[in-house]
Amino acid sequence: MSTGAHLASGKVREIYAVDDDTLALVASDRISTFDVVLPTPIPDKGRVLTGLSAFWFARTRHIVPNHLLEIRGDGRTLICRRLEMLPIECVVRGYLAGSGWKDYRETRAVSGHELPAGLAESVRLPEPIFTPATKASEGHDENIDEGRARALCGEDRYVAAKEAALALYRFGAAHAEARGIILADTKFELGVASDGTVVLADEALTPDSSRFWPASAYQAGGPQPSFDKQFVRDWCERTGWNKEAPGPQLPDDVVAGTRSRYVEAFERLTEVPFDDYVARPEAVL
Ligand code: PZK
Repeated sequence: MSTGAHLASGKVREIYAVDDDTLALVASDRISTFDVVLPTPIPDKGRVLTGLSAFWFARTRHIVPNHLLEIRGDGRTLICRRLEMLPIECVVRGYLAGSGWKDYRETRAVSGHELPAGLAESVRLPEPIFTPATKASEGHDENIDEGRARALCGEDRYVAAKEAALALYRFGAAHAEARGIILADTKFELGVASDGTVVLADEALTPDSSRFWPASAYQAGGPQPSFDKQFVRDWCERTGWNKEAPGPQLPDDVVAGTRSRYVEAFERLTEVPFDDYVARPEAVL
């Protein structure tokens, strides 16, 4: 089977059309920080993210069906069912961070969820909340309230997507927490199959689609270190880079330290040695 025609590029991934019903999602080793893709790749990052997605797809089929058909031998390509994608990002937040924290500070609400007064940055929320966002083709997604998200998707699809996203987050967060990783928030993309079923697509519960925090360092009241990208961020801050493209080239020790963190997240979550995955990607399924 060939990979087919190139359809679209994300910051760090590519989509190809295999045939009318089938896509190939290919994850590169590129890394972005402060919204800029850096010139230096992190070896195996694409494999780590692909393997983690495949792991979660295999373990969450009982919650919602997903688009995964097959994982390629390269460990960085997922062969997927082609769907009609829903026009919203399905974000779930268990902790108050990122745009959730920003919106809360300004309005005491996030996507229409009114939260208690006086919450600190990075605090665990009483319950995970569904905070849908628009899909911006450029710049940042914008959090939208339930009414707007419902109108964009249609009632039945909206309810199915929301319930699936909340259940997936609860499953992933509990699994990660037991292995020392806090899944602060995450973004899912869902689509609709030809029979009308709502299906999980894209990547799922990876460090590129989520905030992973080391549980050992967690302390509410300020920003938390990122499990995977903190070495890169800290090093970029120390260089005095203005955070506009092009970003700086990373030194070897920052590359190696960052690769180790991705591999560590993979091994903690999947309990599969990364070398076993490279030898046989189906090991995560
Ligand atoms: C689809 N994206 C996001 C953009 C990427 C990913 N199963 C599917 N059916 C139809 N469309 C998509 C999917 C999936 N997944 C996902 N855009 C379209 C995207 C750029 C690169 F890797």
